[in-house]
Amino acid sequence: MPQTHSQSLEREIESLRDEIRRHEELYHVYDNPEISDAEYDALFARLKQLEEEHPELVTPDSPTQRVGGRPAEGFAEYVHRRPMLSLDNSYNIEDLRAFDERCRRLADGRAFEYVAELKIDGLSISVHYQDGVLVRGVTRGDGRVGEDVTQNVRTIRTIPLRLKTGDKKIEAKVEVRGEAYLSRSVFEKINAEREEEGQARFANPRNAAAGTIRQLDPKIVAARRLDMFAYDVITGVTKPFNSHWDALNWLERAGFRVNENRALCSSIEEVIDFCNRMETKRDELGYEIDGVVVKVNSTALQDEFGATAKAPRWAIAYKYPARQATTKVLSIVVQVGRTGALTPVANLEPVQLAGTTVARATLHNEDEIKRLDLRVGDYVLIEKSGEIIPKVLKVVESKRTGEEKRFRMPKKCPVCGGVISRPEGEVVSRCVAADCPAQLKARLLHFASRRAMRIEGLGEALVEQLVEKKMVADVGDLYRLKLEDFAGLERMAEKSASNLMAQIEASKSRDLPHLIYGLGIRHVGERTAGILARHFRSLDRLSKATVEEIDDIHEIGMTVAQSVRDWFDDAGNLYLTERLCEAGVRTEMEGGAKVFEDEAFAGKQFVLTGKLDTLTRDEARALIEARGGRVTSTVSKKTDYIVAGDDAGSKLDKAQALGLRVIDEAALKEMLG
Ligand code: 0OX
Repeated sequence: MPQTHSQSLEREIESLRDEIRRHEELYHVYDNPEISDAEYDALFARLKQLEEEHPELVTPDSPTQRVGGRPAEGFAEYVHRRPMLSLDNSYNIEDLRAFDERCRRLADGRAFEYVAELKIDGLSISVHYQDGVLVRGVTRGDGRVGEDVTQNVRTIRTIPLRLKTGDKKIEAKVEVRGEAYLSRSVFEKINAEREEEGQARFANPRNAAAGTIRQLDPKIVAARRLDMFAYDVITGVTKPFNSHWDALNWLERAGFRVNENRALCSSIEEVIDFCNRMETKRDELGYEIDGVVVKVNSTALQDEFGATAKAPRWAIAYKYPARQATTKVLSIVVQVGRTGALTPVANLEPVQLAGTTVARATLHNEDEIKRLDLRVGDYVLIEKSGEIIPKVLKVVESKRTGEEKRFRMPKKCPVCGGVISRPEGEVVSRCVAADCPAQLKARLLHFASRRAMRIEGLGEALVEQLVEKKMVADVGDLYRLKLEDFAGLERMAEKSASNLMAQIEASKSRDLPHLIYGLGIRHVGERTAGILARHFRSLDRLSKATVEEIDDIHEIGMTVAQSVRDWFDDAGNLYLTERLCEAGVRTEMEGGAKVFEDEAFAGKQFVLTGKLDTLTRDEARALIEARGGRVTSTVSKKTDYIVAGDDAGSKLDKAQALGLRVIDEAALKEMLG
């Protein structure tokens, strides 16, 4: 007898399928997803669960009945000789341990190892060689049928056109699989170009890579510099390798790029350790990863374990927390910074993102809101990477109801009601009121921050009270505060007041670079502050320098020079510097006026990479700069020394490729004497 189902269940299943199909099309055909991978996975998992509970409702056209995406038009279809399977996902350590238990059960007492490697966030491709010569390149497509993108694959420099004849005799037909990806820097460049041409930005490097490999014009592909990390070798009949580890090493010898971050692990604990180490390294890599792939090393065991229709049983992906999510914009507020800059900020319906709850995202400025066509009430795709404040990538237009409200930048400062100016050609609007309390609060917080004068205990709550009660009108007033002034303030016990007084006192002996940075002059960041301090040696000399004198300094341009001059031309600021001197704040560089330059360092460019043993990177930078050297973040032919610590990544590779001088911390210390 046919079973009856509530109509609402059938409706839910059908609408889930429709939604999943729509997202698959957006992802695979248009390279323009509206939701994050994790959100897609959740929809898919829900559908799978419902279908498992009600197998009679499974239809052959359900998205669960297929391995992956579907090929688009424009390229010839190619049926993979062996399906390109995907990976089962795990989102926590317990899942990894459960995978390990399954594997151990299948191995039935035999010892085995795992290989842990990075999960590159790109798109899988397959490259075919006949007698060592590249003959075909195919996208993964839906896992069974892909697209023939041979011409495009030929433009990828990290894919050899001819295999290096190695030590190992391997069959005439060889297939290599790998992940094609775009580095972050190339991705940024492509997006900048697209923006200039009025095209929509790609949401992330993976979409940009997918859009690139499916370009019909190989010249465009060549210009975009795709790369590939190889991760698998497949041959016709024989098993050329006993282990995955051997296969990876062969790939490297054959001329492929294989990711250097890989580990042979004898237990799941070692795998977990690798996953954790790589998560902390994630932001330093020049490309995006979304997790770690764990594979049983022995090819004999891999064969024995076999695969389900979708994924092998001998491998699993350990996914890092998603960095993109969709959520709703509840309101847009405007914040006033220390230079008066107005920054619109979106208040969001809180979402979990990269392991934290996110409730706000910066919108940068008015033009950015226009570019996004963002309205209050919109659903947006947001991204959080590293320590950076989350940003809005795009509006999910399909979720618009018509109730959304356009946003207008206020005509007056939202805090003090002061006049707002937005000079021609600039994107930032500023409150120009000299006495705007929001600006003063932000200036005080910046002055007291760790990277400036480091006055611990001078946090937001206290600054708020000092400004509201008009106890300070500029940062110089901090040095006039007395213990008894704090008596009437909220949450200020006597002990914390005396601690704070001690902190303020101690800040007087902070050095000149930190003081200049702490003044909050527009365009003067930490690096520029250091350069100015080392050049002029005192605040007094800097305050008297002409625009030309400042502009003449190597590495300092006209914008900075003019901004510094403007700052000291302001009577209030000049008065402030005098009062700082009188208060006993150190306004001279240590060692007086003479510029100390060491021949080994003067004019030399250094790049720091990896973790040093005893020095922090900031300390190493300060020591090098104090001797006249320069520290840059990108490796180029102009780099004189690369100082490499533990886990040095792609910068070290690049330095070695360029044949640059690589030294370790001990050698740097020797140079420093
Ligand atoms: C990656 C990646 C993808 C082979 C067996 C199932 C998946 N994105 O970096 N796939 C695989 O392995 C295949 N390895 C990887 N490293």
